[in-house]
Amino acid sequence: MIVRKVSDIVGTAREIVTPNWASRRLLLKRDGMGFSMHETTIFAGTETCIWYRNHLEAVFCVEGSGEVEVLPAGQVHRIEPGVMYALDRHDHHYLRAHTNMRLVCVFNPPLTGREVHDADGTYPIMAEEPVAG
Ligand code: 9YT
Repeated sequence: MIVRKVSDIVGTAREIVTPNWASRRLLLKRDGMGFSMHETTIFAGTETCIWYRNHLEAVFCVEGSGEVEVLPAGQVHRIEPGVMYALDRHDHHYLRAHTNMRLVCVFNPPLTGREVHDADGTYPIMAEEPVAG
């Protein structure tokens, strides 16, 4: 059995911090589960353009609020605790956080943890003025 605690991951190689988000990798490919699991905080006031061309991802919000806009059509879905969205079509999207948003994300195939942002399909766009939250 694998047991891990987010607070034990902070500050280790299993944590990545970017200008728009920080992610703690609870499970990665090398853990052998067939999916990866991440606890990701999206920072308040940020907008991130994301396109996981090679992965399917499901995201469950446990804290905070924001929205996801699906491209190119532009449907906007509100994100709040209890909401799950699944990128079942490798959907290109904008992720916006109104407050700090804490998300639990799973990927199939699993991330190795070595993906860099562009290869990962993640392109950060800095908000001009992040809001507190
Ligand atoms: C919101 C989101 O896509 N989180 C995924 C986790 C993150 N890209 C990571 O751990 O690399």
